[in-house]
Amino acid sequence: MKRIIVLCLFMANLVAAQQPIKPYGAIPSKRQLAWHDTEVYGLIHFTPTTFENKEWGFGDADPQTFNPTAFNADQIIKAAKAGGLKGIILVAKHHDGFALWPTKTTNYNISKSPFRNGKGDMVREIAQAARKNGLKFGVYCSPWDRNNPKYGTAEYLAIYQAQLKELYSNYGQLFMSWHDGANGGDGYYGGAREKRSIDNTTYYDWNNTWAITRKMQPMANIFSDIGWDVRWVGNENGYANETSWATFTPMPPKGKNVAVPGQANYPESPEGIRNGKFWMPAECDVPLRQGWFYHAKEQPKTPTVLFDLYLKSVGRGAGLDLGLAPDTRGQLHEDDVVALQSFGNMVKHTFATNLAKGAQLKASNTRGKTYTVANLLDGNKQSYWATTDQVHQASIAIDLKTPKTFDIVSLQEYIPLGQRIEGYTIEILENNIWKKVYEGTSIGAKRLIRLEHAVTTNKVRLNITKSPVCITLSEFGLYRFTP
Ligand code: FUL
Repeated sequence: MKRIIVLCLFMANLVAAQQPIKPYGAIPSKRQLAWHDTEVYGLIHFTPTTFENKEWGFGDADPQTFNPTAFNADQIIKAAKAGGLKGIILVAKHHDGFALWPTKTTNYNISKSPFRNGKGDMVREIAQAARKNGLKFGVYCSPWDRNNPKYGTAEYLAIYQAQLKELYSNYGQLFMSWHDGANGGDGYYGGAREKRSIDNTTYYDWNNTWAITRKMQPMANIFSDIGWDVRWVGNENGYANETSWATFTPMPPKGKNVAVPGQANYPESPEGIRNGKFWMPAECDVPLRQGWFYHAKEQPKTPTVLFDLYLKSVGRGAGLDLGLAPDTRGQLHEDDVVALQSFGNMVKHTFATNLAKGAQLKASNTRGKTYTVANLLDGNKQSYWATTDQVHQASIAIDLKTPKTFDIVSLQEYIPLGQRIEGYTIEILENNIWKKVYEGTSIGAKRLIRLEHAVTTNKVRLNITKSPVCITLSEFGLYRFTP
């Protein structure tokens, strides 16, 4: 009888262990999962504004000024690739309204410039160079248009939507459609040179405008300051909060009843909202130099600064969108090329060897064979370790066998099932005493923890201290910063 009871309990446990794990809260779409894989990408600003040495073109620059002496899409893309960037977004039209492709929607476009004798299409050249070098491609088409005479009238929306349709039809699959909400009011507007205010809650009709994006480019992640697929992190400094949730709920500003782009600056943007309604991870956008456009007086950020931003963006479950500014030749300055290359090497060398590889792992709880701790070291984020449904706290003892020196710990949650973990600590064994080296909250798609200084030990413990549901973790790594 006793045996039968034991057997029944064992069977019940087995069934429980094998039951599929229920997702927690908002979960990412297929499109967003592909975006998470991109991690670091670039945003190219290059229009007549470059030749005016400005940040916001007024919309009155003569198209003849757009005359790069040695434009080279391959040079730009290869430098980006050396920096480890996996995608490129081209600002196909900035606030000045100048279109970098021969659009039918406005005369203010590249065909009126000396570039390739008026036969050029820079969107095509960048898109082709990106794809040739294995980078994804996306576009930014500014809704604010300081050149267009129709801007501010009801007729402009159709023009803007037609521009998006051209960009969505002619340049292959896009990984992002980037929309910003800036609107400074004044502009050239076909010679009127006046201030035109719009009601950003209605003017761009975002619900219907983005329905076009969904229909024509279903894999394009829509970025805006208030989110949609990807939200703005709330600063242009390149980092997310230490506690960083991929979930968010855009809220209408006081006195309005809709949340639309152009209203951001939520205090919650850098951190996200725990248990927010939607999966809307943050993008940390930051220019490689000081401005988004090229200015000879500025310098690119150093590789060390870029590496730190990488840890504080990608390493906090967000994306890093690095602004690239070609000079008036139409190439990235040599200093930018060197900075990108050194940054790329730093990331590559630092994360080349997982020092936990070959370690012996023991978990205080495991859901069953499919979810074993061995999954944490297989370099495959599709497989993961999980606990049984009732277990929301667990520890993993990591025996490195021989002492290893490291200063970065890497953790990855299995995000297709949502962001679950809310608290954890990392301990190392030092002189036979367990010492806490880090205490954290969120993990998400990727968590890169830089310890205060390098530590040497042969035993590490990861304690998941808080989770509302059973735990799922896909990767664990220990690394040594290698400049
Ligand atoms: C902002 C724009 O106003 C800047 O000029 C730049 O394009 C940046 C990426 O987005 O909102």
